[in-house]
Amino acid sequence: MIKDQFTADPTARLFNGKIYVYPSHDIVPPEGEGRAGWFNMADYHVFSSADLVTWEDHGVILSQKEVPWADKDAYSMWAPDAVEKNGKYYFYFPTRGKGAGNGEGGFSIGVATADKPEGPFIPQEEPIQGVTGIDPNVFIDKDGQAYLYWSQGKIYGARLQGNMLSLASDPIIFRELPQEGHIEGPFVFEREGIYYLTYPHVANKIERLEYATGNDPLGPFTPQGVIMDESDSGTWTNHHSITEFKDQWILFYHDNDLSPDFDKNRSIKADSLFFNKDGSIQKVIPSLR
Ligand code: FUB
Repeated sequence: MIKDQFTADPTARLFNGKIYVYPSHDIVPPEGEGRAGWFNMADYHVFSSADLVTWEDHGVILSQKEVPWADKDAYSMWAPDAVEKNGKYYFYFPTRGKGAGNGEGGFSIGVATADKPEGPFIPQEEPIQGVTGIDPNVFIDKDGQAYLYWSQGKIYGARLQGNMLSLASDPIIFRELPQEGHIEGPFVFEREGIYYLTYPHVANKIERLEYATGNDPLGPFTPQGVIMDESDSGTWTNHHSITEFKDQWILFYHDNDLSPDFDKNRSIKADSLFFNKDGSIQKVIPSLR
């Protein structure tokens, strides 16, 4: 889909009749910067398409240097999300705060706002209070209530205030999801009254995409099965989003087919996704290898 730069963790959203994809931007940083051999991301681009064939790169919408609370040298602008509410666009991103160091952990989740899906996005002065972790995902239910999900070893969720900038309830942990094997990257959507909580999970050695269903955005959820098996390209991660475009549900995900020797330089892909009559999801087999 995008071949002039490495992209990962794609969140696809339908805004104004077009698909906007907000991915992470994998890079190899200048010598002596970032963390060698690890994920390195300094900024975010957004891409849009009216037909899923021709894509426009709108350029950098937010960089680590612009976030007041961030460690500006951490190269840790990991998996983001973006939603629209009342004509305003909210971009959620995890990164390390000042003094968090360059090891594991130390992530908070920030919000940047814009009047258009392609920005410019203006970051808030502080990250969301009461949240530590990565992989933010926001779901807005039919009644307008918004929920924030994220991961930190386990998957968490909470209601958001109407301002979309702070929590309105204490976080809960979804303990009904698999407790064995790493789990992260929540993505929640609703279809025909069923709430789907989907997530990458290491059931074997590397991540595959799985899902659970429930009757409420905060669960409880029942694990149902696998959406996509582990990648043949060997990347340890997968990270996805699911959206409907022109009456077709689509799974956006990533692998490292374009960087077979280094699995921290990933590329996003998309494939059609189909439901059975009972709402279960048919397994998606990547069409491009
Ligand atoms: O892109 C960095 C991390 O890798 C994401 O936060 C995870 O979901 C995994 O894709």
